[in-house]
Amino acid sequence: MRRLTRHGRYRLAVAAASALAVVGAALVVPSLAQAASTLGAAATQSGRYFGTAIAGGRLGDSAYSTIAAREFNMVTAENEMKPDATEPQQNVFNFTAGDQIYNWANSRGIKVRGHTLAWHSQQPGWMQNMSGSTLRNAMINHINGVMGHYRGKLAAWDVVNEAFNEDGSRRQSNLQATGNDWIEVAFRTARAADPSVKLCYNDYNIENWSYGKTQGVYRMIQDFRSRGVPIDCVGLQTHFTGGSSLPGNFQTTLSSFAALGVDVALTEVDVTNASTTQYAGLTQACVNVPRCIGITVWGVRDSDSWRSNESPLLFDGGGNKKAAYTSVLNVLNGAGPAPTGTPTPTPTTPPPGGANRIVGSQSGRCIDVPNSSRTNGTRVQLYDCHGQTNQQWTWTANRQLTVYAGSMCLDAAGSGNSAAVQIYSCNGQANQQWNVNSNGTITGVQSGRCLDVWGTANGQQVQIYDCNGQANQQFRLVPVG
Ligand code: 9MR
Repeated sequence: MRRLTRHGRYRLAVAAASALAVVGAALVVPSLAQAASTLGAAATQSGRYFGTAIAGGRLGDSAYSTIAAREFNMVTAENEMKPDATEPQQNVFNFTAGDQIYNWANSRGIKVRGHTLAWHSQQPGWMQNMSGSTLRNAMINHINGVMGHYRGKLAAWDVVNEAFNEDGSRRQSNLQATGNDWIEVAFRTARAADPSVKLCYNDYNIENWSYGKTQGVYRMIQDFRSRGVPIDCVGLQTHFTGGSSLPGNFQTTLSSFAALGVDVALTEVDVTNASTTQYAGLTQACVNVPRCIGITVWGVRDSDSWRSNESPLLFDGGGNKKAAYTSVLNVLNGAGPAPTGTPTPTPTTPPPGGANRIVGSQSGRCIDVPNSSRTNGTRVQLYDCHGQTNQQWTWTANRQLTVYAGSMCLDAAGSGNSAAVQIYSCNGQANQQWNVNSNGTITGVQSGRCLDVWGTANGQQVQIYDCNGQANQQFRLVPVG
């Protein structure tokens, strides 16, 4: 158990593991809140994030890094976490460039999406000519190596990128040639390598609901969900450029994927000439879908874009905000707070008598974690219902913490359970049980494990859900065994 002495109290914290759980969180957003003046702050009002791709080589450009740090609260490494960057020689991993971006972001309280682990493109030379079980094993080893390095640190990983053809069939590649199950093997490997991170499938041209590729990816996600293949999210790259534009059915696409029990995110947005109507429309579609957890644009200034000749981003080459910036900001500011969780159900059985409810050391306080980061893996401070941090909690020795009603548990990460949070130990261990000690602290059943505060974003608040996605639960102490 880690003791935090700053206030002479023990700190109790949880880690949120489901973006949906937090989408549905009870955000503290006063209805009279003033409009936010940055993209990240504006998105946060509805429990979302706003991100950008970051090129590590540009971080020394102060105009670039100033805008990036000011405006965004999520970043994706544009190239630095791809296979050719992270495993340049077989089984020789190099995280220098990826860590540069991770550390830049983490030190500023900005979260990071990992991009990408298994892709037909940007493979290191040694991998490109591999085939069969040799390649399959190399893919698995790569996922384990990279995810092991970033274990517990990232918000999400694009586990597999761009694996479909435009007609909805699988893209032919050396990875596909190892067997049609290569994608689910990648996801299963990823889940085991880092149970704390959201696992995403990421692709372009899957924004139009009636398009063949969209339908092909949808069927795969549907199949994975039905068979319990671990997958948490779908990234729609949203490159409205090079001839494609915002389809009228974009929101239908987002809500249809979400209905499969996954989060959706817009992961690489850019729009030819930064059309204000398209930028506003894609943003509105996201905020209209509760499980659309955030938007990432693919670069900071037009001059940073992979398609700079199309001026597709929100800042011009001089770092000035473009009209599209304002259109996005206005939509984000117009979004209401994230929906609150489902009402607390009436327990079917009364709680055991006595002090079985976990309450704060001050009378009447219950465990609550309002406000939120919506990002899996975010480590947060546990608050009481009055917004007090660093509370101690009433105890009963040799008891365990569990949910009040029925057989619900205080756990929920993993596939198939879309609306709950995982409590982690300080070592990043999921699925722990917890003892409440005689001094009011909570420790893991396994010796020495404590609840922890993940990341630097202490003060963010999240809702605790049960395994059935019920919010606003009360928790009680039950005897061990
Ligand atoms: O923006 C990236 C560019 O710097 C690289 O040269 C290119 C190489 O494939 O990848 C770009 O990012 C791509 C992303 O990783 C996946 N979706 C399409 C993006 C734009 O090509």
